[in-house]
Amino acid sequence: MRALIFGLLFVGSIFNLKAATEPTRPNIVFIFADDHAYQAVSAYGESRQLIQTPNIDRIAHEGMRFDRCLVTNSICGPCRAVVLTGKYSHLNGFYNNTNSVFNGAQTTFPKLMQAAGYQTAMVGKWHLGSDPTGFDFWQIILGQGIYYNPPMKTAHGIVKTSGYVTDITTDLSLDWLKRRDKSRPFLLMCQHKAPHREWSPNLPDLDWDHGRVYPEPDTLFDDYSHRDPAVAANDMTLAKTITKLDMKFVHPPNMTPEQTKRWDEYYEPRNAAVLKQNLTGADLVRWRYQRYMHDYLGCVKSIDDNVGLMLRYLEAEGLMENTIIVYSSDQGFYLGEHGWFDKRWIFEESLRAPLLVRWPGVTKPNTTTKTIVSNLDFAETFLDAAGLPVPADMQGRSLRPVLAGATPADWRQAFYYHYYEYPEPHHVSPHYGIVTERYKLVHYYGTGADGADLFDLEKDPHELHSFRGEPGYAEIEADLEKRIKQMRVELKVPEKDDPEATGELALKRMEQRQAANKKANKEK
Ligand code: SGN
Ligand code: CA
Repeated sequence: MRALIFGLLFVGSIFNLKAATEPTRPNIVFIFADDHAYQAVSAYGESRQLIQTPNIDRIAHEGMRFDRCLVTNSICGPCRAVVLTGKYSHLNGFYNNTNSVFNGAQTTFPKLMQAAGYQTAMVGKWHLGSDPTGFDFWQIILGQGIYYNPPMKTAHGIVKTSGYVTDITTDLSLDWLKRRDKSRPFLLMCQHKAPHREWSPNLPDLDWDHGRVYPEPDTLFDDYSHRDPAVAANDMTLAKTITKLDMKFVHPPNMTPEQTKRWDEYYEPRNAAVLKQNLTGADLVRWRYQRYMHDYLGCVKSIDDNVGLMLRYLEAEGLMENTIIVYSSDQGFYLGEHGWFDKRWIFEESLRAPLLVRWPGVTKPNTTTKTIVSNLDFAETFLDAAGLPVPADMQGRSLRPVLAGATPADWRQAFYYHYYEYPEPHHVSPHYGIVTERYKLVHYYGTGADGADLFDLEKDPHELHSFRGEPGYAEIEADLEKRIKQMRVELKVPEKDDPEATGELALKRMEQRQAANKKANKEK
């Protein structure tokens, strides 16, 4: 049915003689996934070759692939706040998912574009606590949202939906595009929930990989030696942290009886077979990795299919020439590297988000760059593309020259990273650090056991060894330390964290609430 609609659309477009009224300011289609690792985008050519993503890759083949798009604070809400504001967490006020609420009164790029005459829409995952501002239309999943039949929120209240969240997000985005005023440019933020935990694929896709056995990452059995103890202290391992829901031994929420039947048909016999084997230790981790990859990559497959639909719509509407198409994810993700899932760390897999940009007339097809860019630069890029001034207090820089293949000589050579959320969930120590092309210096703090690590990506690309204090590294460490201090001043990082920054306050509130609930339940 969806294919038929697109066939008709294409025929319709042949008769659509609107070139004369085409706006000259470019449209922007921003497709943003949740937790989509670059290792699971085939354009990045990772050696495991986990999946083919031909539609997402098309954006890279017709535009630019960024190999070092670094996020400032690798979790969801904070990254989204950075994208909207072009500012670090300590300036936009959104530090963590646990207790931060986005102040929607502050300046964001969608607001500035809306005020300048752009039509603006936000569909899918928002996850910022407050309602979206700066959009003519918005329809968002609730918080993290759910995969099947997700309730959504609009300016007029909660609405029910039926189907798979990735399809729904695309369909709503396309519906809005079809309703748009063709005489004005648009900004569409199409933000998928997938492939976020619990990694539930679209039901017709469950057997999509035909039982493929996935290559394991080199570091699946990392023992966390040769680094500060903070690295081992987290709780996001395939060995210990993974739940029955993650591994599909319990049903995901809100499926219809028919959906449940389909789900059971796939998972039940496979679950029964593995339970019989009584796996333990490394064998169990290996099995979990395979189930994880099946589910996670199944979610990615569906995103790729939906990116294909979006591209075909834009093509059928004759919008490819005057639309900037961006594919990215809120942050990177571990696909078993270091034995982990999740993100948060300054290490490569979570620090780096995939970023592919197609901007005809500016970016040459099939180009790649290793320039250090960031989600901090997105707002500035979009404002620049729209011909709007970039507010002086935004902290990134327009990517236009990089996209044009001419990175300015004074482009950033070092990047400041700062993660706060602690202890829940996953007990990743707060840390900050500096990242250059070759080195990383990281300070862990706030857990009562402060420490630091120095990584040399050239000698140790998997970040398994801290060179701090080792011969030949004293000068490098001193230089990085000096640069961190300078960057903290330039970026206006407060000496002492705002009490709202870690999750500790929220944890206290949660404990108080739980105690009160317990008491109330006993009294009943
Ligand atoms: C949930 C997940 C965590 C994940 C956070 C943040 N647990 O709490 O694993 O780190 O979201 O994700 S779950 O059991 O509820 O899936 S983020 O993408 O919003 O930052
Ligand atoms: Ca995320």
